[in-house]
Amino acid sequence: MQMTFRWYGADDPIPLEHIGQIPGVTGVVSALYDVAIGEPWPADSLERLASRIDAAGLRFAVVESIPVHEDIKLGRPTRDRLADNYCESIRRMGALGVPVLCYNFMPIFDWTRTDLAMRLPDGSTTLAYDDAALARIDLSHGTGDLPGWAAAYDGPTLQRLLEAYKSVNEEQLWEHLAWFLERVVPVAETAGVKMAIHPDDPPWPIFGLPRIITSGPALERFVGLVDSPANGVTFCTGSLGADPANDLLAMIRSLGAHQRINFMHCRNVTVTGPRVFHETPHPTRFGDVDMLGIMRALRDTGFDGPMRPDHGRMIWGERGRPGYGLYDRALGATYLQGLWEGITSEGVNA
Ligand SMILES: [Mn+2]
Repeated sequence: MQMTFRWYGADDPIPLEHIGQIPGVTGVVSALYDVAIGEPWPADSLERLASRIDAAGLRFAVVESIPVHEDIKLGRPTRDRLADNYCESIRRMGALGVPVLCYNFMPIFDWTRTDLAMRLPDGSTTLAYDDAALARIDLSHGTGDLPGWAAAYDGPTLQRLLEAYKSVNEEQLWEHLAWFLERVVPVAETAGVKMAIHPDDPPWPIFGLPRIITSGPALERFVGLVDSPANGVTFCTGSLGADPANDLLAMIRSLGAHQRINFMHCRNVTVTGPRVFHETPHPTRFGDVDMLGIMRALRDTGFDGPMRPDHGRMIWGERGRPGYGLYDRALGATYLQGLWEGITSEGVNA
């Protein structure tokens, strides 16, 4: 297991040097944030990013993420050119020795919350989701009312996209995903890159849009679309854990038995109602995710890939990017390593 930490590049208020000071963190998870979606990533920008990470004494362990253009998810004719561009980006990260690519296949929206600063009893703030609150959000003027999506889409653009997805049901989205994987996975394999799809967060349809990477059966179907170690998953305990029907330990044992967990996101959540949850500190007792059980299941399946603490709360007065402050994620990184050290130590009978 390699402990890693997400870094948002030059615009991240957290300096790489601070990440390097977190005990045991050796890898950085990052991306290029100034490339238009669908364009190939420039080799020189990627090289600059990698050398900055190297200079801080860290390794560029995971690209998270290269966004998949909506036209690919919609199955539009432009997808051929877009998939070629995607393959080019994969070749370039592979040439630099970055071994894992995290991406997702969620229509229009990435991770979605209805409150980015819900106050917990200890005074910290955390990310929260309530399906009823989501249903009240008016998208007719664009994404301005959706927390964290202020300037993403104006009204007309968003309405056109939502309209386009009306003709894409779940099965068609699966077909479009299979088409994409058949083109990119062989390229990833040759480039020495393991792909790792991130589950949909939250793991159910939102705004009437299909979401398919949501459950154990869905992940099994996914890895069967293209049978290759380069076609794996980012196992995000917080995303999948938001649905109490998901048996996370069984899912890890099954996917891990075939070496298809290529990246771990560890985060805890508390589910307080049907499709209502908020994020909590990483340790097991603060939420509904059995983090110790997760680590044992990973150890038992021989997991040796990168892991990162996923979102953290805002604590100690920190102001930062929601979910991506330094302090709580650093506590998560050391906690996770403590669990790992305990269960992999000689003489411990777990
Ligand atoms: Mn995640």
